[in-house]
Amino acid sequence: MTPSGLTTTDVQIAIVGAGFSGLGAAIKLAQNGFTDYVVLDRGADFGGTWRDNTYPGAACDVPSNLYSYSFAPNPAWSRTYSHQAEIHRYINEVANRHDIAAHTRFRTEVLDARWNEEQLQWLIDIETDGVRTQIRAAILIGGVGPLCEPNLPDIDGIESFGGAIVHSARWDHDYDYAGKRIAVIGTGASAIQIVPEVAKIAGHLDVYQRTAPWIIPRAERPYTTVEHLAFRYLPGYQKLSRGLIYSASEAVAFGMTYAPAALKPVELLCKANIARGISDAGLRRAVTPEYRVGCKRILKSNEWYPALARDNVELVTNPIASVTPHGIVTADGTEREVDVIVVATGFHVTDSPVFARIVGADGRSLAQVWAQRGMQGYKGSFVHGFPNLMLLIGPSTGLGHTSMVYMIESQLNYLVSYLKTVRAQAITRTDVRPDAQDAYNAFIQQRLRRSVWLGGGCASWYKDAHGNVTTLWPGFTFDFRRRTRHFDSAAYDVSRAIPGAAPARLLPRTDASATL
Ligand code: N01
Repeated sequence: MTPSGLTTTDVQIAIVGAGFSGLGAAIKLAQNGFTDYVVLDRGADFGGTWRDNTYPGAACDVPSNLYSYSFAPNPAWSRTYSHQAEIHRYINEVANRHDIAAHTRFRTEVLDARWNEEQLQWLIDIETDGVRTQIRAAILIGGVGPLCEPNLPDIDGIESFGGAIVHSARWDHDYDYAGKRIAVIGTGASAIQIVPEVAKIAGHLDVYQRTAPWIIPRAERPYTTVEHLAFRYLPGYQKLSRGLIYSASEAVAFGMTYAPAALKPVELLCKANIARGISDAGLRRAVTPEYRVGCKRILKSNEWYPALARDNVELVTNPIASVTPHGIVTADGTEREVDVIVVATGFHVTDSPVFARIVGADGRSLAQVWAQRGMQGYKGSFVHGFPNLMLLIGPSTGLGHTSMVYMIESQLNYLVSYLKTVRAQAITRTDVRPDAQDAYNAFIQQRLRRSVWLGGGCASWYKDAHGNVTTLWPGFTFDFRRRTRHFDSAAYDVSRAIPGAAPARLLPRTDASATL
């Protein structure tokens, strides 16, 4: 029990999040003999963003043969780019194969995670089905993902709207959209998948575009029976397919990071996509971006432009001024009445509310530390002042060109190497040294100087409030893989247990009264 009466459970390692990163961490822990761990997730099953984003048309814009764990290839992918339900199913199948549910508490929200310097533990207050308890863990792994907290647009009068408001990541499946007047705000990766589907059933659809995205065609098709047989029975065939997709994608990383002008052919491809989908010259102009391709995420769709050209769809480029009880008013004074507003307005990435719940050694939260300096860390994994906390998909690990699962697996290598070091050397406390973190971030910002994300002339969620790009890994992903191969203890301040004090456990249990 805690002094405040909460039931306490002690574990070596607590993982927050049961999506691709948290689940991957659990599997790697189990495979490497770290069996005393718990996974905490507020949802009802595995999948993270692939469980939560159920909007019509939800699919991955990275081919499935690459957007999957390297250690769990799936020969049954139905098509080149999988839809949400299939990815969600895949993640749960992998979790079942490794029996991770036995270590997982679903419907469990982390309310507060606080480093305790005397106990050398994270004290994690959680709530499961309305019941508050506490977990004490020697090591905390954050696998919450950057795209988990919906960003609701702050538009004048939006709270007065009398109809339904639905965020793309919290789709309302009970609402009957058929025949309704629908507004979609946003033209990002989510909106371009939603609009073609919703347009098919809407009475009328207004699409509010603030910034036109660059969109290339998607080479999408079902896999043939022969391919399925080859994936299953021809050794190395699926791996080869994965390797080819990976290599082609890395070429884009070169242009984005070092030579934006080299991306010109991509722009031409996007313009051809516009020409193929839209015949009206005015509409073509309206959807042609005015910034460099790659500055925002390059999107993929064969259906977006034809959807905008439909008779029941209007693209609205006049800025939104306000929302009234009945509709949306644009800056030119026009009010368009609607029954439902779909906000496909993205996520709190650099200002996630989760950051306020993680409190480090000096009593400041990640939110407070990062509000001052921007989102910074070391190898996307550790943050000075937050001992024994490893973040997955932390600062400067995001990508605009290939599979995040590759980055996650690089971090999992680092995690395993870190834990093995901790176990072998009876380490009780690790904190990345401030000079190592500063040098790492100076290197990241130096790398970004010529990048399209800074010089491409756009605003994007890749940048934080200080205008710095703190979300993306600049460069080739194999470079990140190389840098995270081994835990480099020299970059850390470490404390060790007193000799002879149970080195195999990171900490002895102090209260085993509750079971997981
Ligand atoms: O969100 P976004 P998303 N008034 O932030 C607009 C991943 N993802 O959910 O561009 C009017 O990209 C905003 O306009 P602007 C992927 O990493 C992956 O679509 O800022 N408009 C923009 O158009 C992606 O990058 C898949 O001017 C407002 C849109 O809303 C990330 O998720 C699929 C506004 C937000 O776009 C986020 O994508 C889906 C306002 N007040 C998502 N506020 C895959 O296929 C915002 N906007 C893997």
